[in-house]
Parts: sequence; structure tokens; C-alpha cells
Amino acid sequence: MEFDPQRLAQARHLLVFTGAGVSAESGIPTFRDALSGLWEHFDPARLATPQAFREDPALVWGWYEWRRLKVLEAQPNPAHLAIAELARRVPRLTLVTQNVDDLHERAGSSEVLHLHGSLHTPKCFACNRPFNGQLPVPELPEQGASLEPPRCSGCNGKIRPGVVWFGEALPQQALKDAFKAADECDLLLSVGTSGLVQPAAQIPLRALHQGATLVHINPQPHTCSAPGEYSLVGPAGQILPQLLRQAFG
Ligand code: BJW
Ligand code: ZN
Repeated sequence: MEFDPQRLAQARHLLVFTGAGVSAESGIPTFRDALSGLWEHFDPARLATPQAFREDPALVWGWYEWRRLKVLEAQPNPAHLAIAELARRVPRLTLVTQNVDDLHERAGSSEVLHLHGSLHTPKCFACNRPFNGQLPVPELPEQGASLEPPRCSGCNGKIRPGVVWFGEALPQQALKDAFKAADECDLLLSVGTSGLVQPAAQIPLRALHQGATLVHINPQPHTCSAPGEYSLVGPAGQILPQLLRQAFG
């Protein structure tokens, strides 16, 4: 069965759940893409942990500063823009992202629920206080992979990125709001995510089990196992604008 775009036109509460794939067409590598250049010998899943920061803070900080630079240089793509436009077309839209970039906000989306934090809110590894200094625009890759993190003005602890690493709790309120939206929505678009990381990966399934329609948008086809589950195969920057045109003209 094919997904009928009229279903989108009729949605009362739309939940859009995004992952790294939504920013891929802005030139931001997805989390599970093979890393290139300087970082090709590193496994992201091993860098994104408190233990990695404890063992080699300069290596981990350098990686995140390189990624922050990539985001600063990037622009929202047609997928981010289509999601911002959707919010103007449906009675209610909740946007939940696993991404640590700010491209949804820069495309015009507001009240974005960031489940995995942000590259732009560094904080102290020791006392959790937000970093109140100015981060310089990183001059990478010239400085190489490693970069000493700045220090906390309160306790002199090392500053870390404000993201959620493996083994850390997700922001409680954002997760609660996301689960509530999953329980209440009638349509969920799951865009550009591998669905491997818990507890975020529960969100689309939870919506499906509550009776919502679930649509996966991804260049990799999704094996749909339930009625009400659909897979739209292709890059989000093409599929989402097309869906918007088909649903709203
Ligand atoms: C396109 C495209 C295009 C390409 N258009 N699409 C239950 C079972 C097993 C394990 C666990 C479990 N519960 C918890 C765990 C452990 C762990 C976990 O899930 N591990 C699994 C990997 C096995 N989870 C945690 O540790 C979480 N914490 C936790 O549970 O804490 C418990 C606790 C409670 C109370 C107190 C204390 C602790 C935390 C998870 C945090 C994840 N953080 C990361 C890193 C953030 C910082 C950073 O970015 O470096 O978040 S991991 C990484 O994966 C990142 C992403 O947000 C996340 C999801 O990845 P995403 O977005 O799906 O990206 P990819 O790369 O995987 O996929 C991209 C997709 O795009 C692909 O499908 C492409 O095909 C597609 N694509 N181009 C559309 N143009
Ligand atoms: Zn501190």
C-alpha cells in the first residue's frame, strides 16, 4: 500500500521525528557514515561517551569543535524548510529531533525538542555549569584532531559539549514531551534516522502502537511490519517538499 498524501493534509497532530539524515543534504555527515579526512580512523560511537572524554578530552573536544564548525558553515536544506512550512499547514505540529545541530531553528522551526542536546550549549564536565565564555570559531583542521577544551569559570573543570553521550540520561522534560506527543499524534513522519538509539527509537513505535500512521522517509527502504506503517524511499530534501506539494498543492 502506498501512503496517500491526503493523510497529511488531514492530520490533526503531526509529529515529525528527525535524525542525522535530515541534515545530510546540508553537508553534515550522519552519525553512522564513515568519517572522512582527519577523523577517518575514529569510531563516533567510541568518541561519544563520558569515558572517552575522561581519557582524552582534547581528542573528543577537537572532534566536536570540528563538527560545530561544519554546522556553522552549513545552511538548512529543503527538508528543514519543508518541516518549518508544515507547521504552518497543520493544526498542530511537534518537532522532535535527535540532532545536535541548529538547522531546524535556522529554517524557522520553533520549540524544537532536542533529545540529544546541542553542539552550541557547552557545559562543565565537572559541575555541569553552562559555559559562559565565548568559543572562538574553530580553525580546524589546521590545528589537527586534538584541541584543549576551555575551563569552567566556576570550578576550573574541563568544558564539554552540551550533547547527550551514551550512558547519559536524556533531558527529562524534552523526553516526556516527546513521549506525550507520540501518544497523542495521529501521524508521525520519521525522517532520516537509523532508529538504533534508545530511548529515542521508541517514539515512532509508540505512536504506531497508539494507532497513529507512521511514515519513514529515508533513502534506505524500511521493512514495514504493521498496517499504518509506510516507507517513502529517497532523500528527505526531495521527498518532504514533494509530499508538501501533493498534500497542500
Ligand atoms: C538520510 C539521508 C537523506 C542519509 N535523507 N535520510 C536498550 C537496548 C540497547 C541499548 C540501550 C537500550 N537503552 C539504552 C541503551 C544504550 C544506548 C543505546 O541506545 N545504544 C544502542 C546504540 C545500542 N542509549 C543510551 O546510552 C542513551 N542513554 C540512556 O539510555 O541512558 C540511561 C540512563 C537513564 C538515567 C540515568 C542515566 C542513564 C543515550 C543515547 C545518546 C545518543 N547520543 C548520540 C550522540 C550525540 C552526540 C553526538 O552527535 O556526537 O546521538 S549517538 C548518535 O545516534 C547521535 C544521534 O542523535 C543518534 C541517532 O542517530 P541517527 O540520527 O539515527 O543517525 P544515523 O547516522 O544512525 O542514521 C542516519 C540515517 O539517515 C540513516 O538511516 C541513513 O540511511 C539516513 N539518511 N541520508 C534522509 N538525504
Ligand atoms: Zn565547573
